[in-house]
Amino acid sequence: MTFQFPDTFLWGCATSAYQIEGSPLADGAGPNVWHRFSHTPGMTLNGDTGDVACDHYRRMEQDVELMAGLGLNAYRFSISWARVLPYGEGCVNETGLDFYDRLVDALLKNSITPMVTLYHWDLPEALDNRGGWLNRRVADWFGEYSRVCFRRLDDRVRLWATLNEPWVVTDGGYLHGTLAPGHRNLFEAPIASHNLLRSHTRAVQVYREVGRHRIGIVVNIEPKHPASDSPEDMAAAERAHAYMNLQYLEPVFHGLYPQRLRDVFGEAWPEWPMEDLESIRLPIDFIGLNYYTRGVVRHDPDRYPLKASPVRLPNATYTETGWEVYPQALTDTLVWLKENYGNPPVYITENGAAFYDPPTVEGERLEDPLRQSYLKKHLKAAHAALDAGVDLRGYFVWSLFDNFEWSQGYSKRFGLIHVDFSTQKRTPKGSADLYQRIIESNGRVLERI
Ligand code: IFM
Repeated sequence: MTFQFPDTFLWGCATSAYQIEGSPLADGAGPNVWHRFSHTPGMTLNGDTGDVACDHYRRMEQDVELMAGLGLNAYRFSISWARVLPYGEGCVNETGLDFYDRLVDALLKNSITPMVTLYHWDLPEALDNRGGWLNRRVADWFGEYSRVCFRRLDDRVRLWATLNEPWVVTDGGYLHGTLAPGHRNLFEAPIASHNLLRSHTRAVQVYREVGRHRIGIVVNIEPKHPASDSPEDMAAAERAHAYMNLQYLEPVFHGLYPQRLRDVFGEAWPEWPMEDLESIRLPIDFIGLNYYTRGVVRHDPDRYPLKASPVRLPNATYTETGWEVYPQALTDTLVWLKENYGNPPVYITENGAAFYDPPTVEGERLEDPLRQSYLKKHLKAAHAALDAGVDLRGYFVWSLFDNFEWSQGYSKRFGLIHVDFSTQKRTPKGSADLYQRIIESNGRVLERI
């Protein structure tokens, strides 16, 4: 078996602003919904917040050196909307924008290609106070913000993603309330989803006016497998698939929502204007795929609103977030994207795992065999998709650092680099060495390990 990846393949790591930067209100930044949510008692584990996180806002230059040391040739990060536009629209905070400008320069100086995500969940609080993703005007606000970012950075940034995981924004933020802004409302979830899509479209339209490179959307896909071949379980898997995997890609690529979403949302599913759907179907340049696991589901009439529950299998391996390690579904998903959406260029924009890491011992390497095994298996699965003709252009490990895992606080460590959150000491784990070797050999070393 050979594991040669294309010469132009991007080997990266991914992060997001609120999860690593810290200093969320520094230098004129406005508060965002995650600042408010994490400072609301009971919303995050141990009351953890992103106030300090990995202190990346103040350690950016050294962090880029760490990336260069790993041999990365790409880095995916997100821009904090409220750093750039403290009120979400209107007056631009040049100091906030300067931070990203310097980051891009530092990356390029180290031959690291930046991929920039415009929205990774940190809506400016000022906009949330005006309805946020529930207000149709959000598409214009997002368009304006995107234009500011494109104008400043597109001369050096060649890869842009509009949204990260819109499904998580609505499922966690508007349906179940586990993520900011913490709403629990069946009627709101489809509206938030639709406005996320309209905003994505608006940003792509603006990009076609002022940008010169490539723009796409990042979705999280989790193939849904029925727990049995009973018609009920099979129907449950179909509903879960429509809800999680088709809800965003179908409108973007085919200009329609899957019919099954009506079964899921019932009377809460609105009739959308045809013009909206026609405009959402706007060509993009790539799909960003975040892949972690598959979902095995069974019919469950008590589970709201999907009537489908996840099933835990007795002989499977699970990560610390309770996700089954199932690399075959990465290959399957990539092939499915190719077959359903016209073989678009794809980047695996996130893949990785949280596992318990033994505490660091001074002078000794921090070993993380489970993460290493996860990465090897998933890279082999990615390569199988290349063999099947998928136009796969890059792979980004989630994540560069252990960081703020949203409502789980700092309890879940996904990093290649361990962070001691009391001292900010960074210690590369065994998986960082492994990834470096994989990058150095452009994948070939996978044949031997
Ligand atoms: O940490 C998150 C990230 O923000 C979005 N994708 C999944 C990761 C792990 O849960």
